[in-house]
Amino acid sequence: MAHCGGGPLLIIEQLTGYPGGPLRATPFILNEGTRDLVLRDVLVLAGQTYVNTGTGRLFMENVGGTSSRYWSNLPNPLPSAVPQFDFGTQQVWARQLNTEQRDVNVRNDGGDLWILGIKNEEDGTLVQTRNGGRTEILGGTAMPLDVYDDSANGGINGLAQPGFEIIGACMSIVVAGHMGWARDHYHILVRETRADETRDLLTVDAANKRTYANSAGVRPPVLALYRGSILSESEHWRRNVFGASAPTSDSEDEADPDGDGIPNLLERAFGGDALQPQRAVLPVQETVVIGQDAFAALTFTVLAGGEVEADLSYVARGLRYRVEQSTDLHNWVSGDSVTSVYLAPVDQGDGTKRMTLRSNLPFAAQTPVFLRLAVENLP
Ligand SMILES: [Ca+2]
Ligand SMILES: [Ca+2]
Repeated sequence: MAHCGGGPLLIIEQLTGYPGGPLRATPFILNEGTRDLVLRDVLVLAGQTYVNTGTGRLFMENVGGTSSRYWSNLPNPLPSAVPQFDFGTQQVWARQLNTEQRDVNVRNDGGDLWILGIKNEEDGTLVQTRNGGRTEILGGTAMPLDVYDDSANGGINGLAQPGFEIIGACMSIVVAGHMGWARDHYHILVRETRADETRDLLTVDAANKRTYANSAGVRPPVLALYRGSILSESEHWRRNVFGASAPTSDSEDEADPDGDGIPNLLERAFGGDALQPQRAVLPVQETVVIGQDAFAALTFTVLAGGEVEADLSYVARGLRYRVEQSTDLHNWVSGDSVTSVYLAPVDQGDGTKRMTLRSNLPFAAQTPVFLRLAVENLP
């Protein structure tokens, strides 16, 4: 345990541990300190190797760890999955990192992780980066030995685990598939989740494959370079529609490349197609009748994933939708003093919802009422 305040560099080297038994549920190295830490020539067998909750930097060279999950013949299995190396938010530089287990091997949870050379065994995800973390992997060999599904026995389904996982984070990966003795490989090579959308790069779809087969007759994949980086909602949409996240004259928010009068920002907001002219996605003016009174109303499409806020605006996927009312086309007001939710958002099953807001002013008041929908791109 490295539990220290500030101070000089702490170096731990030529250390081997075999926690085994109940101690497997306890991190072999728990770093809660603020000092920089060096681990050199360290090997941990059958236990969780490293957990960080501190703020110091970590330098690792020639470090290996194997977990207990696949030592199924040992007593006291871990109560739940824990990463073999759990770096938290710290900065980590690692050279020659070896990790072997059936759950996540290395987790970067909001930190900066740089790896020169990594190798694994078993079928756990090799590196998972999440919560805005940044990981760069320069070279390595992925050897998911013995990929199998033992979920029926209360274990994990190795076939469902991605080799690398990016969850709202950045990761750059250069690795090769296994070479010789492993019998199978990750079916999902990279899984990337942005907002609520998850995409998989399947091993069979990986562009680069070794030209020779391993002992199982499989040509394992090579990730020449995979780069997953955080995109804003608008960048994400722009990339999906126009192929690049950076705005061009056709893809900027105000542009209207299909000439249907609906700028790209509103195409995105209403679930429209920015490349196909189609005006049916626009809000619809309606009259709703409640008892003896009739009111002006707007029915419109919003992206799913949000709810109506206290100010009656609707926020989802980096957008705010707000119905505004005016009686003179000069002053515009929103909120529950002037409007009401008439139909709460109803899921359309296509990634959008449809909702209706009405004016609070009945036609009987004989005051002109104008409604408009403002759509704002949130930072
Ligand atoms: Ca358009
Ligand atoms: Ca269109």
